Amino acid sequence: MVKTQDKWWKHAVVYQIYPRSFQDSNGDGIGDLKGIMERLPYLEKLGIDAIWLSPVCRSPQDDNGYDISDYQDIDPMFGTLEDMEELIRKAKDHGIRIIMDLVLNHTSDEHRWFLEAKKSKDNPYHDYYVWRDGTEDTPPNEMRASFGGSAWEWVPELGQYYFHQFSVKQPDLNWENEKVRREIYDMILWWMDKGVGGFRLDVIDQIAKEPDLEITANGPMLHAFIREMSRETFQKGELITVGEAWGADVERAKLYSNPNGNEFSMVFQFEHIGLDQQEGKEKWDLAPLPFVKLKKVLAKWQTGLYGRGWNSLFWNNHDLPRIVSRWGNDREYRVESAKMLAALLHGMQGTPYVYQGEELGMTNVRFADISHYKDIESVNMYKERVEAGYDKDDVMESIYARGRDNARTPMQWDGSANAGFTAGTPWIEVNPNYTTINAREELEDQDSVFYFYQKLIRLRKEYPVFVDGKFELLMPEDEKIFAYTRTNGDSRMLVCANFSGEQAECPLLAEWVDAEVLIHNYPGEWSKKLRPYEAVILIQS
Ligand code: TEU
Ligand code: CA
Repeated sequence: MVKTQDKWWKHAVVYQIYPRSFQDSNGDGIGDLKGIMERLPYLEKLGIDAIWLSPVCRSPQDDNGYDISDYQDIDPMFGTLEDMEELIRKAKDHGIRIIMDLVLNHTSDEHRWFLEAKKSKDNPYHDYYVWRDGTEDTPPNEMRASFGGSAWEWVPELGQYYFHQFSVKQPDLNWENEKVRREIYDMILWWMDKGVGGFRLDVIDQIAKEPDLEITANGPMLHAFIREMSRETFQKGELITVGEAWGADVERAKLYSNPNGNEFSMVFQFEHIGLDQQEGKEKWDLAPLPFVKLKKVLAKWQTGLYGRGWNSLFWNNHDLPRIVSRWGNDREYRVESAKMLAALLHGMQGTPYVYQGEELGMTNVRFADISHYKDIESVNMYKERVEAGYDKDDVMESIYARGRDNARTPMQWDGSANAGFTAGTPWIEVNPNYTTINAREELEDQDSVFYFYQKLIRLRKEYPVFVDGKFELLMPEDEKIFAYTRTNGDSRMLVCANFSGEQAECPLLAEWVDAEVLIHNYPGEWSKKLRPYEAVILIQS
């Protein structure tokens, strides 16, 4: 029997907050640190152990804070450094740690390093960024930036291009420069000193880019850089560290999350997220979601990292559409399917992440037209596609299905104006369904999605099999049922879910008639013919 006594984060559940959309405290329409402090009792009630805070550092907000101009200060829009210190302290009083978001692949073009760097080629900060000579009309190569356009931006005064994998206002840092690395480590140590509980590392697999070879993710120096950073910083504390790695496969994840702790605690991998991504196309080109493949991919990660690494478990974040709208049914079975998806994820081995509003079953949004959208990615894509002759309605359908603003509409606290998010005008409109989907209603209803998440989080703390049990996928080819067991010594748990909107037979439930029900998403007893989106977790010991 395996027993994970060591790391606190193996028992933890993390809650992600997108600060600008969580709770506004001063009526300017933007969520802030004081707003988060007000909601700590709510988060304690949910039972989470840590908050991953999307970036709150000083930033011109070209990409909502993922363009940092000062790593050691808080953006006035969110509060002050004192507020941040207070948040860390107060959260601790509620048993909650704060995980900062480190954006280390790039800075803002308004960071003082970049302002210096572009002054002249012999400025001491010039080599903090990635420059190539060229002429005005011929960039070094054809590489494209994530948010549209060339990855190279011409600076006429220098006769050089700088490299940016994201927006023009997000110049890439040059990790080959030892001074850059040292500055970063000192900054991390400074935050550790302030008592943060860990870090989420933005697009960390892209730091070791080799633009001349057109390499972005998984550059040759990647793991050497990460090991150095880990040794110089994280390993000096008891931190949770999670790297964002779109380019990770199971083998790489074993390096990243090696139990010897020389890199990170874990990574976010995206294989289960990108199943409908078509070869050579963009995320906006929609395709059907393959259910059987979803099971196999998740099973592969569960088995592949067992004893040799550690999984993060997530359906959602601030870049992704809402899970109940994507894999569930956000209309007649919204509550049932939101709970089913939660049970499946929280039954697996790894550290679960809950994205704000997921615990309420919040859904995607469909604003009338592009003028309501704020995200640089959607707005730029809309322009590019419409100019290229795409039908406007089709482009809107892509945004409805995949746009990042789906996750960024304000948190739905109650049925009052603007969902109780702000007394002013919210920076992005509230999803009109807030009158029925909101925290106040759910807190008054014992059968709500909220209490289902609360119970799942509690079960993980009570039953070691959630943390340690070995995963086995059952009925892998079944088109409706998602079922697996977790086994830890004599303790055996079955997670069985109907992933469809129709009734489904689950023959293996016959063996489990005498088992104890840990959680179930319909009132009354579970049925052998599972009803639409019915899910149950059973245990034998
Ligand atoms: O996201 C990484 C990233 O590659 C995203 O652009 C992602 O591919 C996209 O959202 C899906 O279409 C991280 C952050 O999570 C994101 O919010 C930032 O915009 C990005 O890095 C740049 O810092
Ligand atoms: Ca505010």
